[in-house]
Amino acid sequence: MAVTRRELLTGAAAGTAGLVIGGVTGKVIADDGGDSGGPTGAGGRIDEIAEARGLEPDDVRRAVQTFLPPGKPDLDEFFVFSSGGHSGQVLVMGVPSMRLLKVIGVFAPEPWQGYAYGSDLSDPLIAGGTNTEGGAFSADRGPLTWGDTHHPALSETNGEYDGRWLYINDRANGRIAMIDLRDFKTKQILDVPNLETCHGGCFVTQNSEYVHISTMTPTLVDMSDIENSLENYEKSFRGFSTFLALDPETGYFDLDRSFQIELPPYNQDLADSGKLESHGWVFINCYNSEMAVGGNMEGQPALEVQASKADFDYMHVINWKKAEEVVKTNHTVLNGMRVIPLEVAVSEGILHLIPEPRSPHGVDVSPNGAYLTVAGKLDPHVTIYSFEKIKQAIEAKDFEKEDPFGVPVLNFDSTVAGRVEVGAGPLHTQYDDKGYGYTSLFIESAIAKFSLGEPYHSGDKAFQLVDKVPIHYNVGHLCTMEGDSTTPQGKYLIAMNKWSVDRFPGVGTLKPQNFQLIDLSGERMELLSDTPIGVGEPHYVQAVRVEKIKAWELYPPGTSPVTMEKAENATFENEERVERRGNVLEVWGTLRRSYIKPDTIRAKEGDRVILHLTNTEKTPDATHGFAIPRYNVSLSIDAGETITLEFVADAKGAFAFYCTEFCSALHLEMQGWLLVS
Ligand code: RUQ
Ligand code: CUA
Repeated sequence: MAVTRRELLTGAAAGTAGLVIGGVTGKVIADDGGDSGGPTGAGGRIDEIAEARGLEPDDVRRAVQTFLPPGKPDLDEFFVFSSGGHSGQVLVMGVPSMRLLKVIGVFAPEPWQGYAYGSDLSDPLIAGGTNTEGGAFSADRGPLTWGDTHHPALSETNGEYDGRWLYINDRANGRIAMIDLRDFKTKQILDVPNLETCHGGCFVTQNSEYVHISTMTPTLVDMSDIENSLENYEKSFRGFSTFLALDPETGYFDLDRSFQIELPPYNQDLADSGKLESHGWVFINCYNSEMAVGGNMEGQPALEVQASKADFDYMHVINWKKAEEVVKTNHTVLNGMRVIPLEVAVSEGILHLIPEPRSPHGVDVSPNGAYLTVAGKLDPHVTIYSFEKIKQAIEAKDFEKEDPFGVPVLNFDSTVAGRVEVGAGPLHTQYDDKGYGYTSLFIESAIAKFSLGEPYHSGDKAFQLVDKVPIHYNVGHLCTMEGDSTTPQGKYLIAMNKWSVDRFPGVGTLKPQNFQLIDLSGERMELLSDTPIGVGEPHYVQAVRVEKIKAWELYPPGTSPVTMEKAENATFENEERVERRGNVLEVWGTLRRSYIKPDTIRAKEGDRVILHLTNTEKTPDATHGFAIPRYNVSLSIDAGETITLEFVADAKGAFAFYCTEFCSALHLEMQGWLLVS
């Protein structure tokens, strides 16, 4: 007999449990039917509302699992830091609500945060993040104002996220940025020497010694005959694995202690840092070990055909602990970076290769550091390597051959712990706390769950496919909670889907991408929610327990976001002043509800104007904006913050500057004049 939706929700149907909340079979309907509103509004009964909205009992349960009532933010257990793809930014969301909390300006200007519209924190980053000397960049093309953010990486202590800094790479332009999680602002952008592009980044080593970042398409290193460089590809191009040293106090990149390892010109793809037993090692996948260069209008087969000919590509196994020693005495310097030449990397045993099935994409180290799961886009299996076996094969010189550059290739069979047939188009793997791996299947549009071996599972329980859930559609990366650290939390998985097709109302031809939240707590994986992502294309995300992030509520009075210390030019009430030295007009000003002081700035055409502006508020969230029309100035000055702005007054007129945040009843009056005469 058919059970009605109402019976299911109330448990009125014989033998049905009704709606279960928090493990208790609950009576969830209101006692009275409610006469104050219709069935779908306030006062309606849950079952009637569900029925009127066409919701099934499971939908109601999923809503209860993910809903955050107004004013109860603590029900979000995790922060998600997501790449914003070629928007160039980083997105911050909450889990399980999947609500967007913030967009952090990184490689592209972001006016709300006053990012790259005049601030002394961000403008030099955007301007200086570009290599304007030589290379492929032209000084007159101006600074790069976008990036293709791919892989966020939180800083780690003992392989656990420590909530201090976040790194993210610009896949397009071979750059990397550092965000300080005290104020969630970008503090450094580094144009990494010798990387035209990058993909094998960012991967932080276990104690934040280094951030790893490597080339994607190899870099042209021999500029002597650019016209024929593709014909001489093996000689003209090289890959680079980069270890950017981190300042342990500030999280900034320290180029002097950083180094690179020269690699063959394969397309090095994703990487991962070893942890626990594999600490001290980094692993990088590659595709196009065929070294195809294309030429589909020059009588050559298409690049994608040439580049997927071989049955195997190579995992690069790098012993960075050893490299760190070798580089002290044996390196060359290329564009300011210490580089271990390929021959040295081979002779010192720093670099080995291992065959991996066709066109691999992700290589992901398990929480205990013992396994490396590689997914080959053109192979329906994941291949799970054992780090122990890799080490033994290196020690025993168990090589099957050398690659064309003399790099030893370990015997495939000696290094593999298991293979699991997971489905079509496997890409990336994440882990939980119970010895399971989760792999995204791009072609099949699904997530597969499989078991690892010892010490998690043994005998015929090891290396088995145990579950699969369909997603919508074309999943790229996936993320389990803290799932690439030594302390995975299980609970949830986010599938980052490239296509949403029909999942959202039509918003034109460019559709939002879709983050799907999946519950991992039950026997089977279960889809909980769809979240449209309005900027993209997001790649990887990391999820971290909310408590691990110790963000500041408020800047101490007069703090510079550049140094996170008291600004030299911090100005407090009654210290405001204007000084003129020749054609330099320098202003020390303050902002508070509801004035900007001084509210009149008198400049002469051609003056160099320097404004030091301090928000003297002591109330969290009492941010003031500062915008000068026509001068392309938009600052966000948070409570306690001091920002310095410099410009040349090159246009005459009267410009009404104002606060852009509706901060008080007299917000509209929070305005003033810049006169340029
Ligand atoms: S990825 S294409 Cu991380 Cu799969 Cu960049
Ligand atoms: Cu300050 Cu509006």
